[in-house]
Amino acid sequence: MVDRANRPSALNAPSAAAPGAQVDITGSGASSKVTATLPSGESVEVLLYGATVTSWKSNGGKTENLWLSEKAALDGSKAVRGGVPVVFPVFGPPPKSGHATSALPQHGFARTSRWEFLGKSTSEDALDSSSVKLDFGLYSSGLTEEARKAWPLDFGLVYSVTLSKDSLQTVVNVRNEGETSFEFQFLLHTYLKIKDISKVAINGLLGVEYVDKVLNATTHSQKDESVTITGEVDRVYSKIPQDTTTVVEDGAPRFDVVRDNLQDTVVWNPWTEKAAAMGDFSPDAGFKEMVCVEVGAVNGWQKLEKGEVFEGGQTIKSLL
Ligand code: TA6
Repeated sequence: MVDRANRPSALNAPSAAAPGAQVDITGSGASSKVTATLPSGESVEVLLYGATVTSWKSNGGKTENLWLSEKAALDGSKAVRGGVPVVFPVFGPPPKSGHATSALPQHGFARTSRWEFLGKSTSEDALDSSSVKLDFGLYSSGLTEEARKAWPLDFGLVYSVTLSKDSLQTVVNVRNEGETSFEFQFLLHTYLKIKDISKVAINGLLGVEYVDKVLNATTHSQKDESVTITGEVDRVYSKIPQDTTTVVEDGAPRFDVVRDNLQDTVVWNPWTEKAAAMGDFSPDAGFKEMVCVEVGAVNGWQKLEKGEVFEGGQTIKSLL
């Protein structure tokens, strides 16, 4: 029992009534979803399928920051078209043969696996109800037989999603639980919601080398301060010197995407033809209201020896 002299005064004692974040689990099976809402109204929704963030609202809950296709599969039947799919252990189509990931589907198995919800933690100080962290886990034992057969390496992923008033942080911790080393790629395939792609500029990549997948995967250097999008764009920028990529809309900064221990960023917009060709991309004209800014470690491979850990992620700041 704290004696009187040391008991915090009533003014400082965290008020038991200070409301923390509300965390609910709804749905069942592959459609299970965790929703966290701050007392000030901001919210995040995470599908256990793929640990896919499907919604992030800032501005008291009034501003949706992520684009989600109207035909996105939210029943666990396929990777979610929108939000923040988690790409692991390979980005894009795997190496054709002779690589541990060769038998995996494009973008690996993380985004199409059933993750576990490990729980929530709010800020230590009960008075600071301005953030909540949700943890999700995926382990070798949680893979489908098919995925396990295709990549029979022992691993553990813990994915933390932290909602604050004006930002969303998503960080993965990868651990090699096996006896042999393995190598992997990781990327957060973030679909940012914007109003009009013709008024968007992506800054912070000046002088950075990129592979242009629209131009036969040839290598180029970013000559202009801004990347603008007037057609299909699919570029992998690597070894980016500074950690922030800014999405500017109509002349005003809209998002800062800050990389943490990740050196690469993919900029993607499918434009008319590719959007129409994806059955789960809807509406077809939806490419005008989204841009993917995808932070990752995809230039080469990250190698983990037995027991080693890799941690990396992003903080997206809504600047509206
Ligand atoms: O990140 C860009 C990209 O690799 C594009 O090449 C395109 O394939 C996109 O990902 C979507 O891939 P998905 O497998 O989700 O259809």
